[in-house]
Amino acid sequence: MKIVNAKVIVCSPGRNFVTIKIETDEGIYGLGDATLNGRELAVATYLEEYLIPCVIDRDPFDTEDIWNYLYRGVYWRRGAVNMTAIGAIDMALWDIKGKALGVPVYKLIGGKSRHKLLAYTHAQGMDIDETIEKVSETINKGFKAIRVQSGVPGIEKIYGIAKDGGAYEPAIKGNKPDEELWSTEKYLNYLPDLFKRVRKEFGEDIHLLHDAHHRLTSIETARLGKSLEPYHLFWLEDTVAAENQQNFELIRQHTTTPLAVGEIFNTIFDCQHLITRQLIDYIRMTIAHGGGLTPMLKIANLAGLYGVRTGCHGPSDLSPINLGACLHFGTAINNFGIQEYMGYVPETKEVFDFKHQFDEGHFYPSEEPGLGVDMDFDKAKKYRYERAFLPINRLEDGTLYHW
Ligand code: KDG
Ligand code: MG
Repeated sequence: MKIVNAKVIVCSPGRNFVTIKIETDEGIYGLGDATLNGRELAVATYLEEYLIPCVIDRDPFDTEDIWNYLYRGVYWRRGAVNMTAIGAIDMALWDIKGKALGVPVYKLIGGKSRHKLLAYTHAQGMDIDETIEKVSETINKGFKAIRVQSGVPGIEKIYGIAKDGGAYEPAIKGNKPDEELWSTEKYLNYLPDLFKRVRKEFGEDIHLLHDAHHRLTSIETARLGKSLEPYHLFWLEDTVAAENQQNFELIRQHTTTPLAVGEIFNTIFDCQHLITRQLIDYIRMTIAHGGGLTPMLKIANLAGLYGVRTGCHGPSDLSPINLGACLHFGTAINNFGIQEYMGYVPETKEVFDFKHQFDEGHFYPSEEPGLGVDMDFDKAKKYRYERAFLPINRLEDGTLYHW
């Protein structure tokens, strides 16, 4: 089998998505998600100009060699744009392999390690009362694990909270990023009360998660982790700026709240210290941004040796193709922890045909050959790309901060 053509589809059914379609001489095609929120066209151009020419005429079954060719062939290595592009190609190749052999991808990468996958979704409100209402609605939908975020008094716009109470979408269309303001003190003083209320209202049976979105220092995380210990979080996510893996050593000495990190990582070299020193409990790298299934399987294997489980990033700003790949990955590996699932708006569902089943807070992987996600290319044409930026964040005195 030979790759004869590949194209990049940029569309915006509800939000911007970049997809690669790789075609073979046997008429089988594979799909890969190449969406990097806020920098979509950088990946699309990179694929078209540099990576697609390198895979034409290659045998799509040679995923290990093709991955190494693209990774080492760059010379400069790593980086979100590069690794997302490589990840999309790798994902599409596994889709082709599954379709060519008539099996779901999980059967090619380890088989079935479990029959259902625990998923978490988001519940958020402008204040504690509204958040409690949203958590209650989410529990009624059958979710067993919920990421809880709340507005903080005195901070006008905050990560994770949509002002109109609808779905949260941080990327805003326009010429420049939107600006938000942040106060760590206001946040730290408020957050324990939120989780105290949530536990009081809903008891211990529901898994609770929280995302600090990289805004704390190590010592502030230690304080937060300690203050949340009575509420037994499933995980506390992305507390510190994650470029510095040493940050976690101090945190780990002070709190037993489980830690998750990794949605902005793109290679094993971003987390090998965190894993091998057992400084985290969950690795959140996802298939698209982590360079595809080929490296992510190796990362999961390393993590498994050190008791670290997976919790793949799966927001609605990655396409259903990435979620499909995450579900095959999560089905096959031994150390699956949980899968993020925000759901998709109707326009996204109109374009992407997602064949995996969801029921009572769990995913059931599709038996469809390949990744189990197809795309309607004609419908995609209806939804034109428009540039959107993720926000930036400033402290109250104007200092540029982490978003
Ligand atoms: O595009 C940025 C989002 O993917 C990110 O803000 C979502 O932190 C996130 C999460 O945990 O889903
Ligand atoms: Mg996050």
